[in-house]
Amino acid sequence: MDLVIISQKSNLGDWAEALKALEPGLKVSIYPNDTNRGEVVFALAWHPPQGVFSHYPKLRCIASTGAGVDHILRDPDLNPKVEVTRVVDSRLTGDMTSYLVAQVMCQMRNVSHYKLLQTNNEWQPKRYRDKTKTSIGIMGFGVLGRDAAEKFRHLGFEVLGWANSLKNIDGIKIFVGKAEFNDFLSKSDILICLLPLTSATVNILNRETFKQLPDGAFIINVARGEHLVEEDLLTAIDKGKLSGACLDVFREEPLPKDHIFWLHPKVTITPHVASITSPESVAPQIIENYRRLKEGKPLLNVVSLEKGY
Ligand code: NDP
Ligand code: OXD
Repeated sequence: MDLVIISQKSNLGDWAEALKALEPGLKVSIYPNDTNRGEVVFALAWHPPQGVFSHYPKLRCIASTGAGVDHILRDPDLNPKVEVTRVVDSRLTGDMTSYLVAQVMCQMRNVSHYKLLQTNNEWQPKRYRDKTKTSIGIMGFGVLGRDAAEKFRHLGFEVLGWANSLKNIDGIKIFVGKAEFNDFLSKSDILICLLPLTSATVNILNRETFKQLPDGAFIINVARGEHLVEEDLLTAIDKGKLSGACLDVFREEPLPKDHIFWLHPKVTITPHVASITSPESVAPQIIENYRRLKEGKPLLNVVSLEKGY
């Protein structure tokens, strides 16, 4: 029962080491230099090439090295009998919340504005925003959305969530489904996207969505680049409907050098680093699932192929 790592990332040696430290007998190989494809039952994957899994006839589980699985599910040749799992990890969750708190506080306290003034030695105080009068709307109220929401609430913000199904959380109003989307948007001064990328959520950050927000709303997209219609964002910022955006994910990554976002004064860019999976922290749950597979037990953090997350 071998394991293969199929990933575009560069830290594959760290993964192999972390897995073997927990399961010394495990044979770990790295695609495309693996020669034992007939023996592989478990694949650890990040942006695998399409069709690659058909080379592994005994494959039974594909584990995403991240929280998202869109990069795996987009493969049209995926065998529906192979289970797909994702990462649920307290370090990943905490790091996402820290990133969001940092970006929201920069926006509240005009950090980019002062950075710009500093280049001209300009002293120009500007009133900062009042937390108690700012509401944060979180699209996607799953593992990451919920943690961020609770921390923002403790900081004194009003927090709203939007999800597919209702949740009862003290002090946080949850809006459900398409029917309540516009109501949710109309109350969100800062809109954070933490949705999985699915056929229902692709291009959801678009002109119609922006129209429903309060004037001057700010967008933070840490989910996937394909959630955002880039031209609609630029138009909404340039017309003054939105005050700006912070983007961590892009339709094309790395963001092309000549992309207009780079030079836009109201767009903050980070290179898909809001929260980075730590192999050391996540290896135990991968090995736990590897053992469960071996023992015929149900796997943890399995995603629904039907729902797409
Ligand atoms: P979860 O699966 O735990 O949560 C997804 C949430 O989205 C759920 O609340 C779900 O609703 C809701 N949802 C899904 N589809 C819809 C829809 N059509 N309408 C309304 N709500 C919907 O995911 P995580 O919180 O773990 O992760 C979210 C995403 O964050 C990942 O998929 C990934 O793309 C991104 N990510 C980005 C990182 C980065 O560094 N930039 C790092 C890690 C993750 P319900 O609860 O009702 O099912
Ligand atoms: C993830 C990511 O899905 O890093 O974990 O984007």
